[in-house]
Amino acid sequence: MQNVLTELAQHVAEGLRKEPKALSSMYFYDDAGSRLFQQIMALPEYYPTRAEFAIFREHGAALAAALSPAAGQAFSLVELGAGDGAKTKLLLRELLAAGPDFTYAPVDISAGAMTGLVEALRRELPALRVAPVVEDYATALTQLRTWPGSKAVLFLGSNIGNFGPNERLSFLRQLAAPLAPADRLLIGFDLQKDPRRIRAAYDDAQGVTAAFNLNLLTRLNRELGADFDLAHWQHYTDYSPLTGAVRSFLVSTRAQQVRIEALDETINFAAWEVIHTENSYKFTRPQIEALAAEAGLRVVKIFTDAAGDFADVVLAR
Ligand code: AVJ
Repeated sequence: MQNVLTELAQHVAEGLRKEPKALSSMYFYDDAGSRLFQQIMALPEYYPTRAEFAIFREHGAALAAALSPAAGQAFSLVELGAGDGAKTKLLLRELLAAGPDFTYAPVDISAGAMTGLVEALRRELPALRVAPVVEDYATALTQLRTWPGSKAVLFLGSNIGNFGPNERLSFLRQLAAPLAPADRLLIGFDLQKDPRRIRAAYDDAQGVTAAFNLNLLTRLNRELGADFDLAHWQHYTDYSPLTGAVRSFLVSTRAQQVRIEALDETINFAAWEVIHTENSYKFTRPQIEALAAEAGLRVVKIFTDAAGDFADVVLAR
């Protein structure tokens, strides 16, 4: 073994030194975590996926038209955090039917999820050109700059909600920077609504979301030789209608020490101390408009579902 820390080890070392302790939700998505997220999307309480699906079903043709360049021009549909691409398939069908010359470039950090997606697309849409990118967003974004032709960049599923206000703005600016005037961004925002519905979406009755959060500790046990005892950790989440943030935590249910072999460190947790593992921000329309303006983007069109739960926003420079 070399004594160079992996990116995950470095992140954990920094995150568990913070006060309060924090880890990034980006590390939820190992192969087990990606599978758990698939289960979350099917939960009765987890409305965002179905709401966005409804938007794609009802407004698929209009969405495709808003994203496509002028007839006859080649373009790429880049999707950040593609997952299983279920919603995107609706859009891909529209685009294939309209016949423009295009390539679908899904970007995902889970190799397992990507393999599943690419295989499903080969089967279901054999005519589609697919150029998969297994990278984190930041790396994929640098590659975006060299991508030929015009592009539409998709960032769906309210993934934008994972960023805090500052990161959100700098991420959007990063997305905006390589865009030519004809390029488009499509971003999915979960909208503020009944706070009880929002909270329930992140603390489901079957405990799938709890398993998803706790899987992060299983990952650290496996990949960093840690010895988190899952019997003494629990999932906790709250929603504040003031900030629009759902925050998720792993709670240490007793005073305990955790050994992390890869860091050659032992971490102390007090009884009821938490690790903050995720933010899932919910937005209002005025907030979305202000954010776009701050990032130097123009709102081209806003698509919502009939219930007004979710918004897919088309943006341009
Ligand atoms: C994939 C980031 C959109 O924040 O709603 C689901 C992840 N976390 N349940 C979200 C998640 C807990 C999800 N995103």
